[in-house]
Amino acid sequence: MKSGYVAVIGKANAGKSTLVNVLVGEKVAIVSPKPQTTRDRIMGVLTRENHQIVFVDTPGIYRQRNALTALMMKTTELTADGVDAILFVHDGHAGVGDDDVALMKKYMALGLPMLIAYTKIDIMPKEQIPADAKKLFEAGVTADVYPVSARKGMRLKQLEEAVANCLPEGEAVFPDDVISDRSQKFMVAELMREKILLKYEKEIPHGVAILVNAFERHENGAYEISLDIVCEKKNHKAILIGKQGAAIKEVASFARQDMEKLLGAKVFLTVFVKVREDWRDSARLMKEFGYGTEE
Ligand SMILES: Nc1nc2c(ncn2[C@@H]2O[C@H](COP(=O)(O)OP(=O)(O)OP(=O)(O)O)[C@@H](O)[C@H]2O)c(=O)[nH]1
Ligand SMILES: [Mg+2]
Repeated sequence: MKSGYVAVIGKANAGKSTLVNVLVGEKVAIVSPKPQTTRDRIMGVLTRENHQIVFVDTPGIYRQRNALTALMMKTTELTADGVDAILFVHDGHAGVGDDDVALMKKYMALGLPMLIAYTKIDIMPKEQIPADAKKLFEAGVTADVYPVSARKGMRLKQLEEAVANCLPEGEAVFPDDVISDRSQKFMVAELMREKILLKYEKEIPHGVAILVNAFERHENGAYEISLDIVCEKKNHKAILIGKQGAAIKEVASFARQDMEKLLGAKVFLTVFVKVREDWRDSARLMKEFGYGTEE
């Protein structure tokens, strides 16, 4: 069979995690309309009779502003270095700029097989697709371009086949019932972060880390989960909690519902909001919160 690792690379907010989820057929990575949603490398495994593709979702490429972002960019660079192929995800709806061309060429220069998933075609005029493909080719981007919509499930089969064809012949890397390399505990923390990204604005969600303090299953099958929502500033804490706790109650309730779906059981969720000043610039605190420990 064809099998191997495919780094999923692209600008922040391009639609990488949405595409990985829909290709794998399960939610392995959280998604939000805000850039820098993905902070860690996350594997999503797609196993068919004739191929196994291990998609490695990465933090989106974004201008660096703090130590956490720098660490995220390093994760992306390291991932691109150790795979069999690259799936470069481009937001077709955002148009093609010189920076997009430069980024694509940078990854082509690694010398690995590379495909471009030109996504979000459900929200753009059809005639822009061939025009952009021509523009890319004329600018020296010779990788094949696959127009898709992850949201509407358009042209995904063609993309999957093309990705599989880039991979070497070999054995499956994972057993066929594995869909992710991440634990349920990790996913529980990520679901909490996703609801925070969806609810709060500006720097607040980007300055949040989630620590799972308790993750226990009772004899009756229910889970008892306790989380710390760590934020960077006292005023962020007040906003996160909201008037009489209304805001935090709402997000915790949304997160709990998704956790119950993930775990297939009742969840009792407790959350605490804590402040750790400017943790995103502290190497020690980032490590404590689980970032960048995979190297
Ligand atoms: N219309 C449309 N929207 C999409 C599509 N794919 C993703 N989106 C939206 O684009 C936004 C970003 O999606 P993500 O999958 O989180 O993007 P990402 O590239 O993983 O972002 P980072 O992790 O921040 O780098 C979300 O609001 C998605 O719903 C698509 O095919 N069509
Ligand atoms: Mg993502």
